[in-house]
Amino acid sequence: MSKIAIMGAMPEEIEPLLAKLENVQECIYAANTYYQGEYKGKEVVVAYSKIGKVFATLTATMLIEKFCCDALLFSGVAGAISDELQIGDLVIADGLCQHDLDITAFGHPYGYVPEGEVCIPTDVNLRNIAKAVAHEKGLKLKEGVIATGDQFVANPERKEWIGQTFKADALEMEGASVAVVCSALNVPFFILRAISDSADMDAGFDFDAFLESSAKISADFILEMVDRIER
Ligand code: 4EZ
Repeated sequence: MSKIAIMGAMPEEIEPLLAKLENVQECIYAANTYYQGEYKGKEVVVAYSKIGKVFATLTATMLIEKFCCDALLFSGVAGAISDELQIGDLVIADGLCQHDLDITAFGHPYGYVPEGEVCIPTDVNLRNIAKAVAHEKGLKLKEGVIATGDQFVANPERKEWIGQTFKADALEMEGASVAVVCSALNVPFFILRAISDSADMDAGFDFDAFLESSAKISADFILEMVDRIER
């Protein structure tokens, strides 16, 4: 019997999920609250990690090792790099990289450390489920690289650099951490984001204005996927 982890970074990113769970049991572990419950008869564990790579690594690890989840879905918001992405649009990662990882002084490419990989791919089966949901609901869904780093990007030059260096379409602060943990532990994972801003001068303002609405777009889509995952 499978158990699905659904993770966000901020309370706003998981609130629309919690609102639809049944038989919820709260449990505090490793200084974080985990919500164990059911969605349409399927067992899920929901948690927000707090912002950034370190907290996201901790939460993803706990969801797998402590709560025994055997798939992990991330739901949240992101800054757009691609100009095909507007506020509220959905993007799924085919791969994730760390844009702030830099040992280029030793001749390595950006985002690479020995025994790691620049871009970690997400589970193909989960991506296909997402495409089926998008098709059925008539929703636009972009697939591309998502770049992760411990920075809220609100700078057109930095955004451009990340886009060119990693061929990335969107950026955020947790996805690659989930990718590192799940690929190391052989757990299928999936990263979905709805755009909240364009990572440029207006990013802070747009983020505050669209966090809630975009987080809900992402969360609603994730629950459609949960409904379709074979147990
Ligand atoms: C991080 N998340 C933002 C957290 C911002 C403010 C209190 C997503 C995100 C993002 N990350 C949305 N837009 C972003 C941007 N422009 N740069 C980085 O995952 C917390």
